[in-house]
Amino acid sequence: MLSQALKSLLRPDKRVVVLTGAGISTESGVPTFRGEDGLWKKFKPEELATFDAFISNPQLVWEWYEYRRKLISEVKPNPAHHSLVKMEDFFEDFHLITQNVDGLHQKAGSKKVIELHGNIKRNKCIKCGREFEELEFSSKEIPPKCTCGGMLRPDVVWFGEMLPAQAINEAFKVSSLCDIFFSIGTSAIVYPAAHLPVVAKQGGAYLVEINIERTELSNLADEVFLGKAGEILPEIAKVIREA
Ligand code: BJW
Ligand code: ZN
Repeated sequence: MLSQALKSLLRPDKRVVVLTGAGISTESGVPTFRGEDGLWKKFKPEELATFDAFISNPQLVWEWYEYRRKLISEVKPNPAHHSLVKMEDFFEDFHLITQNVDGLHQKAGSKKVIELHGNIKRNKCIKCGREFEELEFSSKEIPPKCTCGGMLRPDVVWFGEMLPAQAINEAFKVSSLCDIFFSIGTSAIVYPAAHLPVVAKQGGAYLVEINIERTELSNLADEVFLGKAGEILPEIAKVIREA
């Protein structure tokens, strides 16, 4: 199933970067954002995941996140997440970058994860920026308020907002320097994350895509696996084990 070219690159001394998107968590039961059974079929992500949307309807946006938090707290990592833990152990220079806010990579045991779009478990005050862990506040207000009076919001990155500087800078750096770049379960349409595989390719990396359907990125990729991440990644992990 794997090409000879890819097999010969799967050596511990190769520099590997993985970018994951919502598609890696669907097999755990977390819906994606776009597509047929997308999470936001009723709302376009660009309409709901913005600061303006939060300010005009804080209750709706807060409850939407509460619904997703509950869903995420009840699901488990799947074989795709577990295979990436094995890859982290195998490659000496390995970087896992995720657009996901669900924390499932960490739950699977990945030690170092670059989170580009924040984490749904955390909240922060819109006024003073203070961070709050999910269970830290007992306020009955929706959304709850900070001690300074500001509203709390989920600590995720909405459209029009900057990504955490350290995370995106590191992501671009390691992508530009890697030998193999895996783009897994992402529609590759949201920037700047969508630019990472392009930068990797420009830097000479072998670009591998794993997705159940072709994306914007497919034409640029050296190898496209059309299938479920939870089935393809264990195959790759198996090849590594046997290497
Ligand atoms: C499987 C599978 C299985 C299913 N196995 N695969 C015009 C042109 C270009 C850029 C812009 C523009 N206008 C605005 C922008 C910038 C904007 C942007 O990119 N917009 C595009 C939509 C055009 N970006 C931003 O605003 C970013 N910030 C920024 O650029 O700052 C600078 C700036 C400042 C001020 C003004 C302008 C710019 C921020 C982006 C933040 C994205 N946030 C979200 C929400 C996070 C919080 C939350 O979770 O609620 O992040 S949106 C949503 O999309 C989420 C995701 O991380 C992100 C990416 O989605 P992803 O992961 O790819 O999911 P899907 O659903 O799209 O795809 C799933 C894939 O899986 C599919 O392909 C399936 O086929 C596949 N799949 N099952 C393998 N089993
Ligand atoms: Zn505050």
